[in-house]
Amino acid sequence: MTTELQNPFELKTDPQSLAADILSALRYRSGKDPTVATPYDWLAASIKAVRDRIIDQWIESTKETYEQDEKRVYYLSLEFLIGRLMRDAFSNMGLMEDMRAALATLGVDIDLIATLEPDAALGNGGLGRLAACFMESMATVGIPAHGYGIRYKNGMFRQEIHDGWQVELPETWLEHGNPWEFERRERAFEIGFGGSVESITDKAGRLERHVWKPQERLLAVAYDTPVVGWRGNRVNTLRLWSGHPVDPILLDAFNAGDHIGALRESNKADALSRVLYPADSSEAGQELRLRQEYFFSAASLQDILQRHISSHGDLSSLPDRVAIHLNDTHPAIAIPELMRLLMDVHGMDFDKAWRLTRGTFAYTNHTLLPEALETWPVQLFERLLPRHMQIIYAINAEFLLEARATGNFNDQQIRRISLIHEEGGRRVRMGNLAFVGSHSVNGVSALHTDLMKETVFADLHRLYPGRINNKTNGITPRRWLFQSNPGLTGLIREAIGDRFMDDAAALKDLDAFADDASFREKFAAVKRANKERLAALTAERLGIRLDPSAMFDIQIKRIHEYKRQLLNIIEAVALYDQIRSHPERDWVPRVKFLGGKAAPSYHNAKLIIKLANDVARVINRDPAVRGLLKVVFMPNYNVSLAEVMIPAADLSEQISTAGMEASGTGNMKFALNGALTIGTLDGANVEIKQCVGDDNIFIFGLAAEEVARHRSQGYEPRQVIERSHELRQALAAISSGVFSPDEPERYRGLIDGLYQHDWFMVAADFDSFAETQRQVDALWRNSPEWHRKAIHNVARVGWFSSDRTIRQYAEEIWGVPV
Ligand code: 26W
Repeated sequence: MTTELQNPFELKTDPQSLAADILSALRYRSGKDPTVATPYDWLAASIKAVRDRIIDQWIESTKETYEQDEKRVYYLSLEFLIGRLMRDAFSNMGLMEDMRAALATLGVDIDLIATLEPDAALGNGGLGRLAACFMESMATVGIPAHGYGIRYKNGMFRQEIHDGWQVELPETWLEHGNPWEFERRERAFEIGFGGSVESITDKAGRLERHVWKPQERLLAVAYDTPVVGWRGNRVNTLRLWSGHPVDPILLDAFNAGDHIGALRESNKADALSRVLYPADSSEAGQELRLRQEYFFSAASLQDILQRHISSHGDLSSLPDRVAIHLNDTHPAIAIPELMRLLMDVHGMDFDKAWRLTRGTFAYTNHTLLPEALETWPVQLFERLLPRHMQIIYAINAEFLLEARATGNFNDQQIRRISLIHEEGGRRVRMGNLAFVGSHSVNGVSALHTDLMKETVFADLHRLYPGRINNKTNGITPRRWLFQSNPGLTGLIREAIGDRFMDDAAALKDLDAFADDASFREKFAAVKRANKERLAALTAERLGIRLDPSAMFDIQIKRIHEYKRQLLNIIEAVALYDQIRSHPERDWVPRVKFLGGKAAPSYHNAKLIIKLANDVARVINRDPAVRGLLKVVFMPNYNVSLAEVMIPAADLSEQISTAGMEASGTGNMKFALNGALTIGTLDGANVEIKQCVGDDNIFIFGLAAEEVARHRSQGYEPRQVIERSHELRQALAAISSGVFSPDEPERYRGLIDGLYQHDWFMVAADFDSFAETQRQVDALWRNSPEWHRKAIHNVARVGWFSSDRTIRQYAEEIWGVPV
C-alpha cells in the first residue's frame, strides 16, 4: 500500500491565482513592483509562476520512478537545440489560455513578452533538434529519462549578413538569466585529464588493477531544466554540465603578484563549457572538442552510477535498470570510461565489465558523410586520456580475436573494422568503438539504415548481424503544430475533434475533408494568415515587400553542398532568365526563401550564402520580373524563425543528393503544416512519399544507387551541362559575374567545380528539378487540387510524430515498457 500524501502547497491554476503569483514572483523574487517592471521582468515572473506548478509534477515523477523501481533512460548528447521554452511549457501544462488571461489583467501581452525569451541554441542542426524533440516525447509517453549535455555559455552563433556575406557573432542567451534552470552546486563531479597510469600489484607481483592519476582536475557542476510532457503528465530532467575550477583562484600565485596566472585553473575549466563547436559535419578535430566530449560523458556516468548504486547497491544489474543512449559518436568515450569505472574503481574483471557495458549502451548514427565520422589521433588520446587508450586497445584485441575466430575476415577486412586506423597517422575510430561497445546501433531512416549496412558498417554488420536496426526520426507535434500553427490546429480540432492531440496518427481522420470545398477554403485562409505573418516579418527585418498570394517556396537548413542550396539558386537564376525571355507567358508568382548557417570554416557554404544574396539583390531589383519572382535570404535561421517560416510554406525544398541526407526532419515539419514537398528519394523523404502517396509529393532526380553508379562508373558533368541549354545559360551568367559585377570572378571556382567533378550531382539533377518545378507551377494554378493534396499531407504524416519514434526506441532498444 502506498500512502498518498497530498501536496500541501498545491497551487491553483485559474487566471486570478496565476495573476497573484506573477505579481508575487515579480515582487519577492525579482524585487520589483509593476510600476518599474521591464518586459523582461514580466517574462521572468510569468515563467516562475508556471515553473512552480511544474516543480510539483517534477517531484511526483521522480518519486514515482523511485517507488516503482523503473528502468531509466539516459540520453547523452553534445547538442540540445531547444529554442524557446515558455510557450512549450505553458501549452504542455495546459496553462496557455489562463496565463494569457492572467497577464491581460495585469496589462501585459503574453505574445509580446514571449518574443523576448532567447532561443536556447545548444545545437547545430538536425541532431540537436532531434534530441530536443526526443526529450519532450520521452516525458510525453511517460519514460523516466534524463538528458545529459553541456551548458554552453555561448550556443550556436548569431548570423548577420553584411554585404551578402555571413558574419558570426556570439549569442549571449544567458544575458538576462535563465529562469528555467536550477543550479545544483552539490551535484558536482571531479573530471581528470592527462597524467599517467599506475599498475597496482599484489604481494606475488600479479597485476591487481590500474589506477589513473590525472594531472589536471576540474569540476562538472549540474544545471537542471525540467522537461514537461504533453498535458503535464510527466516531467523529466535535462541535466547540463558546466565546467568549474577545483581551486577558483591560485592564492600562492596571486600573492606572488601573478594575478593573471592565478586565474589559470578557472579559465581552463571555464573553457570546457564556453562554446558549442559550430561544425555539423566537418571534422572538429581539436583538442578542446575531445575534452568537451570526455568532460560531459564522464560527469554523466558518475551521476548515473551514483544513482544506480544508491537504489540498487550493486552494479551487476546495470543493464537491467539503465539504458544509456549515445547520440552519435560524440559521447562514445563513455564506453571506455564505463569500462574504467567498472574495472579500476569497482574491481570487476574485463569480461564482466565488457558484458555490462555492451548491455547498457546503444548508439545512433546520424550521418554517412566520411568527413563527419569522428576519429582522434592516438597521440592526442594517449596524452589526454592515457587509461582510456589502454582500454580501447584491450577492447580492440578482444573483438578482433572474436572476428578472426569466425574465419570470415581476411587481413584487409580486419584492418577495416579495427578501432585503430593505421594508415598515415594512427587514429581512434569512434564509430567502430560505438558499434562494438553497444548492443544496438540504429540509423534514422529506412534508406540510411540500409546504406549503413552496405557502406560504413558493412564489415561490422557481417560480424554482428542483427545489431543494426532502423528508427526513423520524428518531430514533436506539440511544438511543430500546436504551438507554431495555432490556426491550423484549431481548424483540425473543429473538423475531427481532439483525438489527434494525444495520438498524431488520428490526423488520418482529416483525409475525408480533402474533398470538402468549404474546408479547403478555411485551410487556405489559415495558410494565407501564416504567410501574411511571414511577409510582415520579412518587411520588418529586410525591408522586402512580398505578396502573400505568391507561392512561398522555402529551403531552410544548414548550408551544405550535399543539401544543394546551389541547385535551388541555379534553378532560380534559370527561371529568372526564362521570365525575362518570355514575359508573355503565364508565370506563377513565387517567393523563394532560403535560410541557414554555414560552418565558419566552410568556404563553399559561405560562398553559397553570398551567391543567394547576390542573386536576390539583382532579381528583386529587376522591374522585368516584379511580382513574379522574389528571392529572400532570411538571416539567422534558428528554431524560433523555423516556427514562423514552416507554417507559412506552400512548397518545401528537400533536395539533397540521394544517399547523403540521413533523414531530415524539416521535411516532416513542413508536411505536417500543409506544405507540398519537392524532393529527392533521400532520407525520410522516401517514407514520407509512402505515407502521403505518390500523387501528393514531387519527386525528382537520381536515386541513391544511381548516384553511386554515376560516381563509380565515371560521370561527365561537362557533357550533361552542354546538353542542357537552360543550365548552361544559368551557369554562364553566374560564372561570368552577372550577379557579382563588383567581383566578376567570385563564383568562377564554384561553377568550375560543377564542370569538373560535380560530386553532388547538381548538373545531373538539374533538368529533372527544373521540369518538376514547372509541374509544381501547373498544380499551383489549380488551387483546389493543390489544397486537396496539402490536406492529405497533414492527414498522413502523423506517423512522423517523435512519440512513435520514442516508443520504438523504448520497446526495441531500451527494453522499457510504454
Ligand atoms: C564531428 C562534428 C559533427 C557534428 C555533428 C559531425 C556530425 C554531426 C551531425 C551528425 C550532423 C547532423 O545533425 N546530422 C543530422 O541528423 C539529423 C537527425 O538524425 C538527420 O535528420 C539529418 O539528416 C542529419 O544530417
